[in-house]
Parts: sequence; structure tokens; C-alpha cells
Amino acid sequence: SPSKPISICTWGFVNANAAAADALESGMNALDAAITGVQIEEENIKNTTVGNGGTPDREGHVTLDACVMDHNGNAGSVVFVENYTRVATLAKIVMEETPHVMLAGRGAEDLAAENGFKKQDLLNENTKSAYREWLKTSDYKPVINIENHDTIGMLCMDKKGDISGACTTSGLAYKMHGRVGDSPIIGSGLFVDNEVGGAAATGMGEEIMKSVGSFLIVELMRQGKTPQEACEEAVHRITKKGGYEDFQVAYIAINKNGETGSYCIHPGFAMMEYRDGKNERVNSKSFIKA
Ligand code: SD4
Repeated sequence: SPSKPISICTWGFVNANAAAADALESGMNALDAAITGVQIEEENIKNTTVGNGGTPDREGHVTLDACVMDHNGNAGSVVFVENYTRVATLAKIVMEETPHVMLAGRGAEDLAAENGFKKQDLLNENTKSAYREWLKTSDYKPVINIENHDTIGMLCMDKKGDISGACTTSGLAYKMHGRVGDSPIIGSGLFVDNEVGGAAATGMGEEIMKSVGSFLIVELMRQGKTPQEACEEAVHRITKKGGYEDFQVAYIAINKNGETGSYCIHPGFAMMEYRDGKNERVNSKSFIKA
């Protein structure tokens, strides 16, 4: 059996993965540990793709998407949320306190207010001036591997061996108002089946949604693929259609044996992996070679 606990997350989020690892080592369950981890980035105003400090849409609104999934197959999700930052926690509240899986916009914001979340302006001077700059050309072109791809998806295996995950984002920079990406879509940005494993995604949400990437990875692992092979196959489903020169997609996965994998289209993606007391950056292999 794997040495537990284990935590992995997208990109080089050292502090977020360390926070999840500490929580897991102290005995916290996988779901709450994943939320504890991603919350570091939701509160990190230097991360312009998650939570407070997120980049606005083309009309100047910061709108957040998040979801969580636990080891019992329960799921919660919020989309198009303005003015509240802890949206992974809000997704957990949807999962646990409502009869629904997904709440959007005003309804999700009302639930946040009812639960004592702090209402705040998520824009700051930096994101405002970057937005003003962007308005000069209004050129919508998601750029590979720069700061507008910093979504955090996290998968935790706790001391009991249960797997849960969380995924949270402000989505693609300067997206259309009302646009929702893959991150809060169960099966796209995140999927967990505690009998098999879990997967999470980052990158061009439209491509991840069209191929239901995270669900695909978990199903491929169920059929016997390793997490690495499953991530590669999910990326190939996208690349075989062509047109991937201008966008990035990256996946991370863990199986029930504690094996992990990651794969992406363009070089430059990495995941954090914690196990055996070590929190390490793992550079991902890519479809296009560096
Ligand atoms: C989205 N997948 O909204 C997200 C963007 C992302 O790092 O991953 N950014 O499409």
C-alpha cells in the first residue's frame, strides 16, 4: 500500500501543496485538506488566475469558478461568482448543505453571504491597470504558460487512503462576460472516484470540457492505465484534432496505489507532489517536445 498521505497540485504552488500536506499529516481528511491547500491561492493576490487578485473578464468583472469532489462521490460546484473569494469552500457548502451540485452567479453569492463569507472587491491596482492596458487592443488571445494559466487543481490522499479534490480559478483572462470554463465542471476540471483515483486539469477550458478530460483519465485508469498513461491519452484526444499550437492543456492524476502522473501539450507545466515528508516540483512531460 502507498505511503500516505499524498498531495499533488497543478503548477508550482509550493505553499498551497505544503498547506495541504501539513493538514493531511495532522490527520485532516482529503477533502478538507485539498480545500485548505487551494485556499492559499484563492487568497494570494499575486496569483492573477485564482480568487482574490484574479484577472477580470473583458467587461472588468472578476468571476470565479470552483468545484470539489469527495471520496464518497459527492460533488459541489459554483460558477460565475463575483465578490467572494473562497469559492472552493463555497462549493463544499453547495455539496453538503443544499440538494444541488451546482450553483451559479447570484444564487451562489447569496449562499456565500448567508454563510458569513466576506464580500470584497477582488480587483486590485495591478489587475486594474493590466485590464486598462488590455482594453487598448482588446486582443483576446490566451497565451501559453504565462500567468493567465495558473488555475489550481489539487488531489489529496489522506492517511486512510481516501482521495478527494478541489479546483478553483478566475478562468481565462479577459474571457467573455458569463463565460464558464472547465474548472467547476465535474468530470472536466476535476473528477474523483475513490475506488480508482482522481484527475484535475488546467489550461484551455473549452478543450478540456469538450473531451471531459478528468473523467476520461479516471475511466482510463479504471481500465488499467497508469496515471501517466491516462494523462497522455487524454492530451492526445485533444491534440489529434489539431489546432493546439496556441493553447495549453495540462492534466495531473493519482490512482489508488498512490502512483501519480502528469502530461501537457506544451513544455513548461509542472505539478507539485508531496509524499514521505517531501514537497517537490515535478516537471511534466509534454506532447510538444521542449
Ligand atoms: C479555464 N482551465 O477557465 C481554466 C483556466 C486555467 O490556469 O486553467 N488557467 O479554462
